[in-house]
Parts: sequence; structure tokens; C-alpha cells
Amino acid sequence: MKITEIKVIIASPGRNFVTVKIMTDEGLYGIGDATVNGRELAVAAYLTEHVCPILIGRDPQMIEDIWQYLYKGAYWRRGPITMAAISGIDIALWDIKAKAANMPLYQLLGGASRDKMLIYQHAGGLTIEETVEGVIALREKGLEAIRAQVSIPGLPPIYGTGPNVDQLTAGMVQARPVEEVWATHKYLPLIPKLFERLRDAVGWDLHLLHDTHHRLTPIEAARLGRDLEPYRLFWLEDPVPAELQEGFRLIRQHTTTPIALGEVFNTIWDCEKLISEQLIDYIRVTSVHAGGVTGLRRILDFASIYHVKSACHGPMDISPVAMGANVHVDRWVPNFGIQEFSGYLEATHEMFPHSWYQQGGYLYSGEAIGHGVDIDEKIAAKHPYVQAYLPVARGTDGTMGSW
Ligand code: GCO
Ligand code: MG
Repeated sequence: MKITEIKVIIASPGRNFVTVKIMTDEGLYGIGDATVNGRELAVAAYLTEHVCPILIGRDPQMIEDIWQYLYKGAYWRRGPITMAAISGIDIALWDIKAKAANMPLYQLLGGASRDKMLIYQHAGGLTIEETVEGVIALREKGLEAIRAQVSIPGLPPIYGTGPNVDQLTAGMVQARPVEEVWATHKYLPLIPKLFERLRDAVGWDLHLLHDTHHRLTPIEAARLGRDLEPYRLFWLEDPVPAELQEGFRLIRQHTTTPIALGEVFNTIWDCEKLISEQLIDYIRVTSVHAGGVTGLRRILDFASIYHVKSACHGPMDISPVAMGANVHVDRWVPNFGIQEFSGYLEATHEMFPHSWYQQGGYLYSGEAIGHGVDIDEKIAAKHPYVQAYLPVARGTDGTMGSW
């Protein structure tokens, strides 16, 4: 089998996605996701200028060799743009291999370890009561795990708390990032109050999660983790930016609140210490950013030795293609924890026909051959790229912080 053509499709069915389509001389094709939210065109150029031309004529069945060729062969290792490009190719190659084997991808990976994948979705509000209502509404839809976020009183809505940004900004050009305001000293005492109220309202059966989105220092995170202990969270996510992996030792010394981390990680080297020192409980790497199915599987296998469970990143900017790859890995991986699934806009569903589906609090892989996700290129052509950025966050004095 030979690769004959690789298309890089940039389309914005409500938000931007970069999709890879690899064609072969045997008529089989594979689809991959290479989206990096807010930096889409950089990955697309990396692929079209530097990756696609050198793969034409190669055997698509040699997935590991192609992965190493793109990783080691670039000389400039790691990094989100390189790794998203490798991921897009890798996901498409696994799709082709599974199609050639006439199997759903999870079968090729080793077969099903479970029938359905526990998911969590997001509830947010401008006030604690609004968030409580959001959590109750999701529970009524059958969700068993829910992430809860709330705005800081007196400040404009922050990450995960305002009206759904994706619905609001669908198709709108954004010339520069929105600026949000952040105040740690107001946030830290607020969040335990949210979860105290939530436990009163929903009891103890529901899994509750919270995302700090990299905004604290280790000692602040240790304090928050400790203050949240009475409410038994499923996890506290991204409490601190993780470039300094040893910073998490401090958090661990002070709290038993489980820690989830890794949605911005690209390789095993970004989390090697965090995992081997058992400084985290859930690893949030995802197929589109951590080297495709090949990279994801390697990290999750490594994590299994240290009792760290999988929790693939799955917001709206992870396309339905990467979601398909994640769901097949999830179906197989022995150390599965949970899958994030924030759902998609209708236009996104239409552009990416997929065999995975949600029912209540679970995702199901479906039994389609390959990873089961396709792209409708005619629909994609109707949704051209729209300039858009992720927001940034500043302290109340204007200091740039982590968003
Ligand atoms: C999450 C994440 C996302 C990111 C987004 C950035 O936990 O789902 O924090 O919401 O902010 O993916 O592109
Ligand atoms: Mg997050």
C-alpha cells in the first residue's frame, strides 16, 4: 500500500478545525485531527509545507516508523505544533490500518475492556446558584460526572462560567484575544463554598470535578485542595501550570484531593516525573496533541504502572475525529478513568459524520470499521477558516497571568 495524496482541510463549522485526509493507492483513506486552538494555520502550514510532501509514496501501514521519522527526523523535537501535525497523520494512519484489517480501531488495539465510557460535562454560572441549577440540569440528562465552575463576584465572567463562548462566537471574526480578569484571593475562598452548596443540593452520588485552569501557585493549590477535601471531588484539574513538574510535590504533601493534569502536554517527557512520582491521579493527554493513537497509548501504558488513570481532554476544540480516536483508546485502555465530552455544535456534527455516540452519562464507540469518523468535504467547503483566539487573563492590576 502507498500514500498517494494528503489533504489538509481547514474549516470552521462554528469553530476552527484542521483535518488531515490520507489517501492510498488501494482506495482506503484515513482521517486525522491536527487542530491547535488559536494557532490552527501554523499546524496546517507545518503539514502542507513540511510533512505531506515527504510522506507521498510511503507505506501507510508503517505507523511506528512514520511517527519516529516525523519526530526524530524533524530534529526539533516536541512542541505543540510539531506534535499536532504528527498526531493528525498518526490518527489517519491508524484509521487506515483498522480499515485494512476490517476492524473497529479498539479491536486492533487489543479489544474492548469495557462497553461504555464514563464522561463528564461542564456546568458553569455567574453565581453559585446558577451553577447548582446547571449541575442539576445535567444530572437530569443522565450525567454521572459534572465539572462545576463559578464566576468571581464583582468580576466579569471567567473561564467556564459565562454564557457558552462557542455558541456566542460561532462564525465571528476575532481580531485579538478577549481579556479576562482574575483575582486569586477572591477565588480561593469561593470554590469551597460552591462545592459545599453543591453537596447539599445533589448529595454524594454524583462525581463533581473542578478546573483551575493553571492559575495558582503550588501552595495556593495545596490550600484549595485541602479546603475541598470535605466535598470529595473526583478531581481538581490543572491547579498549577505544569512546566515545573516538581512543584506538584508540594501539593501532594498537603492534600488528598485527586489531581488531574496534562491537557497541554505533547509528549511522555512532559509528564514523566509527574507520573513516576505519583504526583497526579489522572493524565489528561489527548490523541490530537500527544502524538496520535501511538503517543497516547504509550503515555497511558506508562501511567498504568503508577496507578494513574486516563482522562482524555475532550472539549469542543478537540474535533469529533480526535474524539473518535480517544473513544477507541478509552474502550481498550485498562487504566481508563473518564472521558471529557463537552459536546459539539450541530454544524460540527454535520461536517464530521461519526459512529461514536453519547447516551446519558456515557460515550459508546460504535462498531464502524476504523475509528468511525469521516469528514464531509462539501460541507467543510461551506465553512471557511475564521480568525479566532483563546482569551488571555490579567490580574486586577493588569498583570498578565495564565488563562
Ligand atoms: C478543558 C480545557 C479546555 C481548554 C481549551 C483550550 O478542561 O476542557 O481546560 O476548555 O481551555 O481546550 O483550547
Ligand atoms: Mg481543563
